[in-house]
Amino acid sequence: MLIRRITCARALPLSIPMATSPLFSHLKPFSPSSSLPPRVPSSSRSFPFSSLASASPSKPSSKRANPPIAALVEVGGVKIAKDDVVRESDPTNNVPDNIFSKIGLQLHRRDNHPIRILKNAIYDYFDTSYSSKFVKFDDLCPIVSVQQNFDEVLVPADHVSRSYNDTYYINADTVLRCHTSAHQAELLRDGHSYFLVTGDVYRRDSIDSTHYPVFHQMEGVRVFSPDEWEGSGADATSYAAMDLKKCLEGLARHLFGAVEMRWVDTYFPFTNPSFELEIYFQERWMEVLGCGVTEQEILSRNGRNDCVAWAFGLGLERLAMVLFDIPDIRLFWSTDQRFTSQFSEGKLGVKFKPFSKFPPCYKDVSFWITDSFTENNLCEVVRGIAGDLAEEVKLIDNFTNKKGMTSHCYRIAFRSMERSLTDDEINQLQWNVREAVQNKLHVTLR
Ligand code: FA5
Ligand code: MG
Repeated sequence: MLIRRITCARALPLSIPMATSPLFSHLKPFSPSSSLPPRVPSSSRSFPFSSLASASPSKPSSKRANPPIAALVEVGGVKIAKDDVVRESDPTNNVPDNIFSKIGLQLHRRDNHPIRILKNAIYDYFDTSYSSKFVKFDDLCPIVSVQQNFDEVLVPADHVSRSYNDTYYINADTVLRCHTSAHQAELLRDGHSYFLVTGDVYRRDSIDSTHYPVFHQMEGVRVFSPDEWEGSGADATSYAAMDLKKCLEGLARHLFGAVEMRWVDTYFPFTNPSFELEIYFQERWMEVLGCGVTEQEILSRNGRNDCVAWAFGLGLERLAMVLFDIPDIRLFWSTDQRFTSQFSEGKLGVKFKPFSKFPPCYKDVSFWITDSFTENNLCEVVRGIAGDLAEEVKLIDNFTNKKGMTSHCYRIAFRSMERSLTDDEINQLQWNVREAVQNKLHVTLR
């Protein structure tokens, strides 16, 4: 019931000025996002040898890695109970506790949080460059219909991003939005021609320093009427594409000054042409946003037949990592005062000073996979047990034997951003991971 009420809630603009291997690596499954070679091939990322990277540990004493979870949260004035979102016995639901615990936290609205500081800096850019024409939304409920999240932005019925492997489903018709593009169509229907939507988005994804299952995006949409491009000498699509790139390059200059970046052609179902912007950070290219010229069908379905539009979706954590020199995406969730005290409103140039340098601890787990095994499912299991102590999950060995059985070996890096982990604690986590991998994923441990 509650869900129905939430998803029907209409988008209201805020009265005061005040987010790869992606969905949309989803959108081009299993192909690299870039036609250009990375500066450092991912295969060359090295893992230091650790004597702790061992086979089956003996079962140590129990300890919880995840904090307790509130039973009720409030988003945009709407109360959401845990039972509305997490239903273990329902096969159409795949939302775990640790994801529910992030709903309503809205880092983009938290005082002095780097995501909010960044959001406000982007608002400043748009207010200045477009005479405050962009209407801002930052409190739209993240629980949306499948129709909003996928159908209305033309994601094909058989697209991989719709799978239970990639998206958190509350039931067969309702999801935790996996991108802020879920709100595009409704806002266009409401007559908005310039808008920004900031919100938390949710994806089943890999585990590493630039991927997290909950992150923040900012969507931007600008609609042009014919008088704006007619007379420019360019056709509508080229005009919008040029304007889009100019706008986002200006934004990058506003935020970073000089930074090494490049445009990469890509594919999204809702834009054509489509691009991604990558920034060189921590010795590799990091994808920070997707964008393009809106598919005409989206405009015509929503009452904008004669218009052309551009749209973008920024990954706010990734941009904030570059802006503040934050090395790991998990840090954004830290409430450790040594993290939170380093940032304050309006201060963009401040570089994050690491307050702990505890070494990671590596543990390997090997098993024979089944046909239904996926890496995202493994990552869900690992996060469910280790929470934010899981820093990276990486396939380090993969072979098929003569009987046709395939073995995978994953190396899990455990590390706390805030404290030193004990051997006991890590052994317990690894033990629990091994048990859960076997019981939940039905693989055979080696
Ligand atoms: C999208 O989500 C599109 N909706 C963006 C878009 C909007 C394109 C409008 C065109 C028009 P993508 O899946 O690439 O695209 O995600 C956008 C950005 O979100 C990425 O560039 C990246 O910065 C960030 N991102 C994606 N997955 C994660 C993740 N697991 N953790 C942190 N950031 C992520
Ligand atoms: Mg992408």
